Amino acid sequence: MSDRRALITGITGQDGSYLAELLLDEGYQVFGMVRRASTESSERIAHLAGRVTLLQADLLDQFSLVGALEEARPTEVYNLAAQSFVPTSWRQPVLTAEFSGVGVTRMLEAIRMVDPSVRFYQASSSEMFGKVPEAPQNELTPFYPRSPYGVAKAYGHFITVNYRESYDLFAVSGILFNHESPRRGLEFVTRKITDGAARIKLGLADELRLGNLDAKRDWGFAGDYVRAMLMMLRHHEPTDYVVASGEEHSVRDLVELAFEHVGLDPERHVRVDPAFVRPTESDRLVGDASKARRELGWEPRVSFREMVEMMVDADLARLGERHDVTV
Ligand code: NAP
Ligand code: G4F
Repeated sequence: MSDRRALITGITGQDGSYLAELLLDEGYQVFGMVRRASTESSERIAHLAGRVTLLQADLLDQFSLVGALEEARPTEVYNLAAQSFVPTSWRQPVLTAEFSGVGVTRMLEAIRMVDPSVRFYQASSSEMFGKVPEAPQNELTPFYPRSPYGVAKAYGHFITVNYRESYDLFAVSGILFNHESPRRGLEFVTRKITDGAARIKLGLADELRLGNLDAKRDWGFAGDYVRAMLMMLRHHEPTDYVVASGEEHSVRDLVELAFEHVGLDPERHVRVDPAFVRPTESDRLVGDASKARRELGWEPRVSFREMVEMMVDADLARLGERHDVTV
């Protein structure tokens, strides 16, 4: 049996599912923290049933975290659980702060109590940069978050840095820029667009309503980004890293690429709906991952175009028809 044992919070999420696959491939014993729900939420990890051990706990409940650590006895903890959808953070700002901010402190306290030798990964976010003074952003760019989610993540980021410095924990933050996949939630813009393009192509819908088409993001493939998490915990020194592709694209670019892939004209189907425009926006997020490339040897493998096409094809397949798309 492997002496590498990992506990993943948020294992039922997009990143949790890819990270669990990667760690199993690397020979880890994988434990996943799940919160109680009245319906099953483990669709993304159904194919890993029997290979991962699920433990019930919640970032809102300190004792449950201690219990999960005592049961799993991990050598590494990946804290991916969060309220991760930015618009929801304006509707539920306090809950977002509890999950995505203070929840990090609860986990760090549980680690101090149960086993301070655990290596800890915190899922920080480019959303912390918000209103940016420079582009691209790196580890030294100041934070000016533009959403309650970004503010909560900035707290989670700095408490991780502080516990590393206060208690000498091996605690690191990955400042990850947007990363996507066919497992992305349907409410995020990439998936909303690829699902929308596929639906329109299949005659299941005629229109796609979006918010700000001018926002720019640095989009990568989730499978590439979870590799960086593992590399950070294997590195000899605990320090924080930006993980990004370094390429920026607007939401409009993404729409054009997805619709082009299915041979449709977006002008005929895409409408701007103010309901999806945010009170404040992070207009331009693009990352400089040269530290991760230099110190960890991390490189993304899937391009923006490949990722968008992969997502459109997966949505076409899921929606019931395989299209041999030629444009
Ligand atoms: P996701 O798909 O939304 O998954 C979030 C996970 O957190 C789910 O497993 C969810 O469980 C769990 N969770 C939420 N609240 C919880 C609680 N109170 N207790 C226990 N579990 C809870 O998010 P993701 O895209 O995989 O992102 C993973 C992490 O990276 C998040 O922290 C996110 O904020 C951060 N991040 C993501 C990106 C990105 O572009 N994807 C970029 C930077 C940072 P349920 O299944 O029960 O809802
Ligand atoms: O896909 P999004 O909702 O992602 P956002 O807000 O950048 O957050 C994601 O990435 C963060 C990393 O920077 C993570 F920390 C976070 O957990 C999450 O994974 O929106 C991307 C952009 C925004 O500028 C938004 O205003 O797309 C714009 N957008 C335009 N129309 C839309 C829509 N976003 C959504 N969700 N829905 C729309 O209809």
